Amino acid sequence: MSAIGEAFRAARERYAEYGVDAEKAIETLRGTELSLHCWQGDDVIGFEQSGGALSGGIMATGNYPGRARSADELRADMAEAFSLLPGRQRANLHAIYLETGGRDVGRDEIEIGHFEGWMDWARRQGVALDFNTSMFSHPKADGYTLASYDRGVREFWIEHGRRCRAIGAEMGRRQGSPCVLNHWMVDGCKEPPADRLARRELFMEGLDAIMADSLPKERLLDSIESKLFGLGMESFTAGSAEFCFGYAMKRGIMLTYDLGHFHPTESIADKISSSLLFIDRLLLHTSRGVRWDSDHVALRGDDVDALMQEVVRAKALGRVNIALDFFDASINRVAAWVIGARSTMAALLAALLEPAELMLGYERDGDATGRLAMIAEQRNLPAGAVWDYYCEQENVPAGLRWLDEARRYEREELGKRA
Ligand code: RNT
Ligand code: ZN
Repeated sequence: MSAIGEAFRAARERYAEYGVDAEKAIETLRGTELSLHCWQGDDVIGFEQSGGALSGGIMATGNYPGRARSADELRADMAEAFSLLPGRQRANLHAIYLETGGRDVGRDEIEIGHFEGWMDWARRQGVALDFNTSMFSHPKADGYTLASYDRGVREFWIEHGRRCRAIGAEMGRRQGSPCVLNHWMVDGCKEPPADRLARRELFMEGLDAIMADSLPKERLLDSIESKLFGLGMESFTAGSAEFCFGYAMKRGIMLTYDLGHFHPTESIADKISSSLLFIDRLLLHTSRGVRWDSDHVALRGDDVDALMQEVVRAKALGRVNIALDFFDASINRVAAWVIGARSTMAALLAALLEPAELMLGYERDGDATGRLAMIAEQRNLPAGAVWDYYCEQENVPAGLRWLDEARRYEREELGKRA
């Protein structure tokens, strides 16, 4: 038996002592999809003919060579990342990743046909697609989109949003799995606005216009993403946490929680149980903010671990979609996907391996000491041995061995890109 197999058998025994079934945790993990965001592969630039610089208060820093410059390159890079990940994935696209055959197509003109290449590829890869409206990096997204005082600007973005919903619903229909459509809008300003209410009323009217058509949830799941602030939008963001929570609840859509979108010490983990009392489904964007919403590659840490624990403890894995959202241009971009994806799924596995019954027992008995001792001890349990075994079972490299393959791909593919 391999060292990994032996380590797993020992780990399984250890977990059994705490009443945890490691095989069952693996099965649950295997059944949980992770949506891989295409925008890590090209620093959120996209394939519009008149595509410009990234704006909207987000930023990809670094200039590591090998950025994908075409849909074919990006798809090849994503496929390479998929090949190094255990379990099942989805692919998450933004509207700006359309393919137009060289034509200039406005965001208010996009159609399902511009995503045929992606849909063919996704079918061959055996992954389903998710989608995002792209309401940034555009001359008409100068501070405000749906909340603009300019009616023409508002109508332009409403049309974009409506088209994105139609495209997402068609993807969902063809793939037989609902496409999650994330709505994140930049709207906000640098200095304190005079009339926050007026902006939020416009923002809501715009969203209502986008959502006007009722589309079957088996095809499309809308989700709205709040944000505390963006670069250059420090004083006001229309889509605040309260706005988005209220909107999602009132309209019966999903709510997106991005790990970088709250005050630095504010815990998203604590929001899960409350949110699920009022909202049916959540979309999670894993990311890592370093000092600000810097969109560093997700790594395991207290925030991600606690988030996954709360999802598992609430028995809510069936009510969340897990997606990645970071963009690091300073390292090998394929490796960035792999690191963030593996970290996110390893955090979920650790949560699935939590000695839940024991902890609950202590808590019900009012034994705060036992509960804390268990929290401390849990960190010493061999979740890594279970993770390695899972990778081996899934026929992807365990441990750091995936890096050799990522480096080969970098030499042979990424390295050719000037
Ligand atoms: C921005 C949001 C949003 C974007 C992507 C590109 O702060 O997190 O989700 O990162 O849609
Ligand atoms: Zn996000």
